Amino acid sequence: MKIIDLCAHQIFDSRGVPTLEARVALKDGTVGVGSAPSGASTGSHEARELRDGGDAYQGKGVGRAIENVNGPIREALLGMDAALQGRIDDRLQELDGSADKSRLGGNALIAVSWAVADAAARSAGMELYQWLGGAQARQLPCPMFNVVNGGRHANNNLEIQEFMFVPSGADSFHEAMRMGSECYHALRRLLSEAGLSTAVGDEGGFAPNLERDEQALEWMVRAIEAAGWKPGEDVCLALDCAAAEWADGEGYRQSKSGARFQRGEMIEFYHALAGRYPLISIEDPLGEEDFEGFREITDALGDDLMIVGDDLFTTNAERLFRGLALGAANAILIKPNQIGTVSETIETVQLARRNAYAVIVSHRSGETLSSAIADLAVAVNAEYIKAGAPARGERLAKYNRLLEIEDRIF
Ligand code: 2PG
Ligand code: MG
Repeated sequence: MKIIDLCAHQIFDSRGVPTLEARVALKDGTVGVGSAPSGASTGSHEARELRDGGDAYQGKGVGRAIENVNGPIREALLGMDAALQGRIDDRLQELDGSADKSRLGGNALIAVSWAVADAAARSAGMELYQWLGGAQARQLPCPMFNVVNGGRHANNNLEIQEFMFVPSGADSFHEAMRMGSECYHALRRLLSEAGLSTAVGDEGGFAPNLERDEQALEWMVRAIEAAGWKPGEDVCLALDCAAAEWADGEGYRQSKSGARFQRGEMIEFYHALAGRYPLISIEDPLGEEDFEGFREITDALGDDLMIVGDDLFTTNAERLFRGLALGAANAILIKPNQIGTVSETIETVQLARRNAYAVIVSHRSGETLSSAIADLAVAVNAEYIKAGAPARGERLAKYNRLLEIEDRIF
């Protein structure tokens, strides 16, 4: 079905920062929309967001990205068949011509790429996950709920960015949501009774000041029990250390306390944590260039834990390829805006799958109300989806969509 119009306009993300939404109109009258989320702890190898600079919006305006959609991108895609997502995404890459999508903007490209997928699915009368995954889509992901926020997602004193509940013992997505929600509310009550802050960070998790990062895990174990579930059986724990933020020359320096560590000490620290708490996954335990360190930690802990590459791989097949050759990590975080188009995202997932890496589809800390990543997770049979706490509209948009898919369709 032919594209007859394409435009973009400014919206605001969940942090109140400008972003863009693209709209694609097809000849049969179908309209599809797509938007660009935005990270805070972004990997250096991510597709570049195009921001205006200058005084307005602290330099974060997206006027130029919008002009690129309304000008050259519109021109290039008019008349193309929206059903041919691969061709459209190739065209977008060709038109941009840069290695990091900096010319037209990764934010412009991903919004358009999603809008085209949405329009094509609607025009075919299909659900987005069906359109993207075809007959292969058959599994709902297990949610990873980020319930304590630190690092760059909160101005508390926690160094680790994300502490997550993972209801891996749930029999259905509905049950997983119930577990996550009950544990989240139990955690709020416990923190509040202890006089700790229950104000939330960027992804809807609590952001208390604690003496040590491990205490977050202790509170979480208590919350699981208080909610009547079994830690390590019904509900496990996961971390996103976002340790690229701590990389400092050969070693690491944590951003808030200034504490310094060598790679080996970091790995020992994680080893000890995994012995003490029911952890099933550690994302970005080391820096984004530390492939060798990822290989070491995967050798040491990879039989029992998911070692997840986020900033390490940036959803980029070439970087994943490098990791595969070394045995660095055993799971990959998938964020479509890190690479810039839907097709490239799916290609990276396929490469991960062929090599038995687990797949976690993920939101960004600055989100929109789009639920497209929920459909993507189902389309590629992702084992997990990470979309923040079971609270806040932009986070629930993804989880609620999965509830809907389970109710109506599975
Ligand atoms: C991450 C993400 C999402 P950001 O590091 O995994 O939780 O954070 O979007 O800030 O990169
Ligand atoms: Mg991460």
